[in-house]
Amino acid sequence: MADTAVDVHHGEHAHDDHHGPSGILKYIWSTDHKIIAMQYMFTGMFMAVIGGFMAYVFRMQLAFPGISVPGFGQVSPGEYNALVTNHGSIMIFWVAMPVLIAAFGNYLIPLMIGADDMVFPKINRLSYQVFLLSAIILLVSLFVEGGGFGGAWTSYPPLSASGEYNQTDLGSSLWLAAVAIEFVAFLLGGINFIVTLMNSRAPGMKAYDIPLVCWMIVIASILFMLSVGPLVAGAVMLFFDQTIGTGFYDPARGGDPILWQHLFWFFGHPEVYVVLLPAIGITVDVIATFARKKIFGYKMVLYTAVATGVLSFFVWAHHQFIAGIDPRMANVFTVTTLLISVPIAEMCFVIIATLYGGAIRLTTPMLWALAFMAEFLIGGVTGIFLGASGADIYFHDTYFVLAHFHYTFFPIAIIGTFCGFTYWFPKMFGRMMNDTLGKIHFWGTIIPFNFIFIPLFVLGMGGQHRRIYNYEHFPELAGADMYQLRQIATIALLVMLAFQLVFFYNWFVSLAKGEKAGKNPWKSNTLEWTTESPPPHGNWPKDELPNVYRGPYEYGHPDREEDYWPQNLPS
Ligand SMILES: [Cu+2]
Repeated sequence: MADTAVDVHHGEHAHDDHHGPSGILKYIWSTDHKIIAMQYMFTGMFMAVIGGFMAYVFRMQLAFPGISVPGFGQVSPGEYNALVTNHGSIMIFWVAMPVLIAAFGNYLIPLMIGADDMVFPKINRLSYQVFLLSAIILLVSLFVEGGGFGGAWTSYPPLSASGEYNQTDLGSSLWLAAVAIEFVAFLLGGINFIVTLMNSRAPGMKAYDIPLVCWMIVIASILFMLSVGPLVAGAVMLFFDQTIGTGFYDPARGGDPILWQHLFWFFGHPEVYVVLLPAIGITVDVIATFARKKIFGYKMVLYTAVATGVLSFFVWAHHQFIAGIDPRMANVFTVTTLLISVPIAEMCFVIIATLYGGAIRLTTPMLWALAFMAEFLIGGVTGIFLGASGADIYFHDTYFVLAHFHYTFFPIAIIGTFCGFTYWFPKMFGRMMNDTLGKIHFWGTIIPFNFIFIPLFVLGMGGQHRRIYNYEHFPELAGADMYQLRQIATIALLVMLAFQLVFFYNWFVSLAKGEKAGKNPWKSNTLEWTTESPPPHGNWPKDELPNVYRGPYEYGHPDREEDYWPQNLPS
């Protein structure tokens, strides 16, 4: 953690907490970007534990219907719906977003561009506080009368809109309010990231010298800003439908439930790239460090990220192929959806080309980076089946979709996060994580992950519909072979969750007893590795603020020649 004892005042703008909070308060009321990053990180991890627990409960119910789940008890149909809904909501909005964008964005952007803090430190602090409020409202919504919201994370009306269909009115309104408030937090954070990247870079750092992960987080913030407006408008209308009896989504009163689907997915698909791009940025930077090579095609990654972002606004209706949209529209959206795999495939080739001929070191973060590629590829390829409107008629709302989705989102939210966390841990806390424990945790996560979701692909192709509580009314899903597949998935989940204890153990033991990291343990060549680990308040002493004079990823003070990688120097 940053230590205000070594607090040296410098930089253009004042840190208002310079003489401010001390002791425990400095971790709650700080405007230091590193502390705010930790707040987002820890809140996100806490929410991940809750989201993971929910997955455990409903996967137990799916594999062994009617069982009394240890730690929870019997699952009622309403509870099942609430668990599934909130698992999805939490993992996307309260884990992937805060950790990948807010935590890594806050921690990395100032350090990697050589700035002493964000441009708007107080807005930054407000952003986290608004986010925390949204998380509290969400958690409260699980315990109000009628239980948590159970209308799925997509919250389609009429299920979500009308008291007649929906028995959990207060829970659903609180859920909706929590999501909307959370968006405010990320708008505040995103503004800060963009302005900071544009204005606070170290002398000499030109646009193409900015590390890719910073670019990716900023591009993601822009995507989020451009896509979230229609959804917030839609959410306000849905909130009115729920609370004051308007009929925006009620056909009987001239409304249209499909309108929500358009507004939701106009946000929902770019949202995938909002969290994917930071994860790719982390992966690419980690791979460059551990392949000891410059990123092959830096500009190509940047341009393909922008292309992906632009295209992502023209694919949303692929979620609605069976919602009754015009079949000619379905053709158009099939084409745009398949097109978007081109820039993503290009990024994969960039990663392969960066690895090619590199002096690869298989450290824990590098393993996570390579696993990200491999697993995300499965998610991407299965997406092509779903993006083709003809095939989607069969696959829609089956476990195939669910498995596809988790093969994209698990690599993003979990693998990408572990990759970044294990890589920057020495910078964040000044000590190394245990590499052996890190690798045990890696394999204990990756192998079970595949055993959870490959059976679900098979189940989906066998016709298992998602969002089913038990198989009482579906004798075709109650065969022994289908149960076997579900049980494999559930047992694999239990194994994977158990291995997360290794991670927490490693984290806390390394925090106390890990080997001292020094400034640049990985021999990386981005700016954050030129300062102390952990960096002091203000990041660098005033007279040592970094500058960049050699081009992308070649930072430096003239007296740090030993840090350069000779094979990377421009010839
Ligand atoms: Cu989509």
